Formats: sequence, structure tokens, C-alpha cells
Amino acid sequence: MVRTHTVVTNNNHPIFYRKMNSSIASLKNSVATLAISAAICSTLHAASIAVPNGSFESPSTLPVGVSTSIDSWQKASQPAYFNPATFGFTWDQTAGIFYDTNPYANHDGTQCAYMLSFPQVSLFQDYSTTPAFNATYAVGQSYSLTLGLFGKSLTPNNSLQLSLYYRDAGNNIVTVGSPTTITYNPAIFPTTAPLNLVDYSVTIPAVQAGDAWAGKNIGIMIQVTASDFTGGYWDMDNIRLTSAVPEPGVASLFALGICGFVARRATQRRKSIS
Ligand SMILES: [Ca+2]
Repeated sequence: MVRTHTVVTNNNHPIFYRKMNSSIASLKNSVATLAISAAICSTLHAASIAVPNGSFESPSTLPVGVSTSIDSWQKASQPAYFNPATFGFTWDQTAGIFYDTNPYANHDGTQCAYMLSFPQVSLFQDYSTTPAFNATYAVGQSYSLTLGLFGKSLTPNNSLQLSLYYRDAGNNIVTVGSPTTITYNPAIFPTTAPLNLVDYSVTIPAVQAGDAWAGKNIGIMIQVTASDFTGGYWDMDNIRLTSAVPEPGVASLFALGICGFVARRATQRRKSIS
């Protein structure tokens, strides 16, 4: 939890057919209805929640290009298994930010974060660590945490986890909902330029009034969960947190029914004019 301000050198581092006009008009109407129904099927009132330093632009890493200090974010304490003498660097150096000189085509700003693939390497923040992050779990809202991610020099034995949490009465971090685990797969992270970060999300269902986390501050966590210690790492950027009001259950089922019905009609009409 202790942050230092050490700067280290960068050594880790669709389509319509042309047929009868009447059929086209009919098809257009079906598509329009389908679009409206699709909107009903999705969530309503989605809103963005600001995450302090969610783009890892602060502090500036120039001129060196790398910093193990990341404003607004916390790191986990060094675990018992980690021996700096064995690995040749300190625990603090296992996570940091860097100036993206061989850039990810879809990065945000100029800097990204990295996490060396060692179990328990984490980046997290909530109101108690970062008062500027004053967002709470509101009853009726669902929440999604998204980031752009890329795994380098890894194998399928490496994984990273995204989760949301709250603090209990004892200030302990308690995970909310089901975390999302990303297991490295070379097909997902092709190394041919230009590289692109891949979006991953974790979503929790609508907060209920009786949930222990209702009204509590939102915490966000990125953590390495498995590693084979082969020296690989994860790069990431553009942390996004959103809230949304999910459709009520019965209305969702009704809307899905409409969507399926309209989709079938649109398909049948396409077949009849093709
Ligand atoms: Ca950035």
C-alpha cells in the first residue's frame, strides 16, 4: 500500500438487395422496428463514472519513460513468495506506467500501465485510498469496469483478473459479483504491428437494497492471478467505469420476445424477396 516515487529505467519492458420498391420499403420498416426493439432490449441510462488517473497519464514519465509511481492507484503489499534477490528487481518495480513509444494504435493519451506477471501484482483504488474517487454503489444500478489490455511474452499459464469491490466495516476489501479472468491466448494478442489493446470488462448485476455493498464506495481492482514466471507482462490503458439501469426482468423478457419476433419477420421477408 506504500507508494514510492522511484523512477526506473525502461528495461522491462449489412445490406439490402435491389428488388421491388414495395418490398424494400417493407424491409426498411422491419429494420427500424428491430432497431427500436434492440434499444429496448439493452440497458437504459448508461452513465460514465470518472476514474482518477484512469488513463495512467500521471505522473509524466518523461524524460526517462517509466515510473513505478502511479498517481491515484495503489499496489498490493509484497507477498511472502516474492524474493527480490531471486528475481532481480523489487516488488515495487512489478507495476508502473510507461511512455508508449512503440504505441498501441488505440491507446488513450501517451502513457499506459504495465504489470509484470507475478501472482498478486495488483493495481486498485477506492474512496479510502483515493478521495477523488467518490462513487458509490446505487440501488438499481449495475456497474461495468472495462480496460484495454495486451499480454506480452506470456503463455496460457498466465492470467489477469478484473473485479469490483467494497470495503466492509473492518476496512477489508470484499469482491462484489463475479470477477472476469483473462487467460493469455496468443490468438487474442497478435504481435504483428500495429498492436491494439483488447477491451475486457467485468459487470456486476443491479445493486439490491439488501446488498451489503449498497451505498458503499466503489472499488476497482486489476490483479495478476496466475503466472509461470517466464518473464512476461500485461500492458493496459483506458480504464472505464460505467453504471446502467438494467431493464426490469419481465419487461426484458417481453422485449426479447418482440426482438425475436421482429427478427424472424425480417428474415422471412428477406428470404421472400431474394
Ligand atoms: Ca493512457
